[in-house]
Amino acid sequence: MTAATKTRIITEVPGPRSREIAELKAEFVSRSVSPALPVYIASAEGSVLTDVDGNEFIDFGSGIGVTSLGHVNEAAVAAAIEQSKRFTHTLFSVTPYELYVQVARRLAGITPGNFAKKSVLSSTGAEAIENAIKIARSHTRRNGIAVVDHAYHGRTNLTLGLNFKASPYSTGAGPRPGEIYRAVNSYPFRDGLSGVEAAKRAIAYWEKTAGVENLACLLIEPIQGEGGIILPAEGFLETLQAWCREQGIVIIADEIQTGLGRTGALFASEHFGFEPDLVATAKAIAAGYPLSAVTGRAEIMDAMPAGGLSGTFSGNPVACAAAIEILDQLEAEGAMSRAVAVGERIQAGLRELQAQYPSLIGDVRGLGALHGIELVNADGSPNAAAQAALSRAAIERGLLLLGGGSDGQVLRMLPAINISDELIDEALAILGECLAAL
Ligand code: PLZ
Repeated sequence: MTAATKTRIITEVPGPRSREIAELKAEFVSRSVSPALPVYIASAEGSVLTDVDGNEFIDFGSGIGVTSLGHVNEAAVAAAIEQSKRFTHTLFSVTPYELYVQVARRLAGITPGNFAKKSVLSSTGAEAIENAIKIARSHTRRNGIAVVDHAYHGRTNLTLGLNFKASPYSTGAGPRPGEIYRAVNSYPFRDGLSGVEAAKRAIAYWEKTAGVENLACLLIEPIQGEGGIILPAEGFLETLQAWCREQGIVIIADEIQTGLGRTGALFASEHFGFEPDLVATAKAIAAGYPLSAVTGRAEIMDAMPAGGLSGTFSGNPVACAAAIEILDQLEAEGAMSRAVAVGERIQAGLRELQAQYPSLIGDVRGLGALHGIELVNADGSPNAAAQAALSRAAIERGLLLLGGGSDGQVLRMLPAINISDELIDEALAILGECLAAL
């Protein structure tokens, strides 16, 4: 046992109390909701989770990129509590409040593109994607949606059709929606194509199968998250962008996982010179309070009629209060440079591990606090078993990692963007031990 193991883990994992709750879970919670990790969390602070048995875990998941500025972010939680005492709900589309407007104003200021922007707020990422598509269709009076493989956009009925993977998301859930055209993405590690080549391949496919005059929008994650931290080859997004502009196709960037500082820039699009017409955000925007948004060109955002967008909980005031605090922290001096430094430290550590295990770690990739390693078999094929074994070994040693990749072959790392060097080093040491044990 290493020092890390001794100090953080004090029972078997899962411990007795987690196992007790898991039994209740099996009895009362749908089997279809299936936690990736076996421990139940009692509290969290900064970048460390504590489970109901007193075990601690360095959090390299952040609830899939939500608690990007640390768990129980003090200022955001304080703002939410203060707002909760004033009012918790009125429904913006009945009796509006300023916080909603201020969040929209702030998003207009930070999203890519120097043009007039407006927003619509909602609660979840999938809802933001649904809204963005409604807006794009309404604006263009076209129906087709262009997406790429390995994409993930949510769990609602429309977004199920946008996801690459049928299982488990769509299994048994009935027919998926039409007018969705899925082309092959740029995947440098697997396809060896330049960004321009990959973009031309996708464009040719969409032109044939959808017909440009039928395409309302291109929906794309600038870096794919669930798909396995896939960074497109240079030139891919720019080439798609030029084509969309030429053809009047609305570009929707899904920055739900990559946005709001995750990659060391406020939006991942910025790394690629990508300037979407609409940007979907959610996850990290409000410290864990549910809030999402579509922000984009004012003339496009106004396409639906008055009353066409909203929902009971859309732009909840408590979540908006937390969001203002989070946006302040993201825009504060040094926040993005810390995220960049976090990424450099993680990537350097991962590259060292890759040098030690070159036949297992096929690829190391990422930007800022968004990294992945692609695990391969001897023949280069995806190695999901290694990912599962490493995730399991890591949690037993006090490190929470996420799986990813369409074949389950990618180990994903999304720590807080302000995590300390000490915790990064400890996490990398634990990962090293797990690799040695494999
Ligand atoms: N778009 C790029 O990453 C959510 C999924 C968790 P919601 N990813 C985590 C799970 O197993 O359901 C996500 C995303 C991207 C859209 C979404 C959807 O966001 O807030 O989960 O609806």
